[in-house]
Amino acid sequence: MSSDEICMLYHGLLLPKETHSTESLKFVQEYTFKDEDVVAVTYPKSGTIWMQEILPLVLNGGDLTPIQTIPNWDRVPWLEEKRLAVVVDQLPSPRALVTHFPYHLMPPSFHASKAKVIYVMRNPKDVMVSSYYFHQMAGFLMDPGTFDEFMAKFLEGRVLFGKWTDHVKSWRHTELGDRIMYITYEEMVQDLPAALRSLSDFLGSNLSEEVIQKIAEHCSFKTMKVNSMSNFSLVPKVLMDSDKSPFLRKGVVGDWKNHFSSEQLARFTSVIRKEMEDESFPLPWSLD
Ligand code: PPS
Repeated sequence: MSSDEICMLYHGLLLPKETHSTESLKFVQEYTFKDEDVVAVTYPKSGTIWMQEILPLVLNGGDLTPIQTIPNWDRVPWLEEKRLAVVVDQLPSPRALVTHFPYHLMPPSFHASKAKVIYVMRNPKDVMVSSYYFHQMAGFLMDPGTFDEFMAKFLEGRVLFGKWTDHVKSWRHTELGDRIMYITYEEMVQDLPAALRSLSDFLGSNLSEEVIQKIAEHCSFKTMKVNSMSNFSLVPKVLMDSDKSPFLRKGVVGDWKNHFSSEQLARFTSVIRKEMEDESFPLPWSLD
């Protein structure tokens, strides 16, 4: 299949047709955000399904029912995807959503609301590695080609949702004030209970230490990997083939070191560094 058959272009961004349509993108623009909505924003492969596991539990005080009975894509739907229109009326309040949208594509009602945002960022080298394997297992995406070819596409932004640098920058320059919280995938890997405490404070959930520990256990990589409501095993193999690469693949920090040659590292770093040179926000990892 050609890339035109696999992807659509939306405001210059590539989106997979399997999960997005003209109707779903129109639906988002007409979607009415409520003040109590919570949306986790990620560039793809930065911790989206992890937030789909965490958010319902932080918002409901640790009741495991949603993560044990509802597939992740219906439990905390993607704002831009086709499923939102199907499940929107069944979402409990406060509603939790995820999106890969850059800031400027958020619908008008988002800006008019007080909905809270959690922006999850991940080291772009690990993002690229994760995405490379995802393209191998996802039958609805383009073949990634060689690792080197995929790196070129990633750096040029010829990948789903465009350039990593554009995405992170767009969400750093917002008018959201204290409506937005930034967290990194790396912080979550390093100390999930601490990340959950920050999320609980931000969302006003007031969770006890016992509940924090319970949520951390149920949102660990190991537990999610065997949760059929979260590991995409319900999806037909033709669309997601875990024999090629599981969706919950490694769940670690720094897997890029097993993939980048020194030349690739130099090239990658130089492009990202240049595009981030005017940015001053702290990164929990070196760009080198
Ligand atoms: S997607 O396709 O954009 O929705 O992908 P996304 O969920 O953002 O990212 C997938 C990567 O997140 C890892 N993941 C986790 N890591 C650690 N702990 C937990 N609980 C966890 N849940 C998901 C997943 O394994 C993918 O990373 P890689 O590096 O490929 O393992």
